[in-house]
Amino acid sequence: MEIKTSLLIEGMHCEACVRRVTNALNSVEGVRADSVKVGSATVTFNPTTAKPEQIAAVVDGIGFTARVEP
Ligand code: 9UX
Repeated sequence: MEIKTSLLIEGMHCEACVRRVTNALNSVEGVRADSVKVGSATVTFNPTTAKPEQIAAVVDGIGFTARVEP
């Protein structure tokens, strides 16, 4: 099973940020970055492998502030 979710991400300002966030998201087991823009991202994930809060935490870990869109 796969689920999509969106993240709102503070602290992104440029295309290098977009690449950093894309790479960080794709580095998480069970997660694929579908669309990453300055300020937001949409991902598809396998909920048995990855949890939305964990995905947001990975983005936080590279210096941004991410929250899962309700
Ligand atoms: Mo752009 Mo982002 O100059 O972490 S790389 S702001």
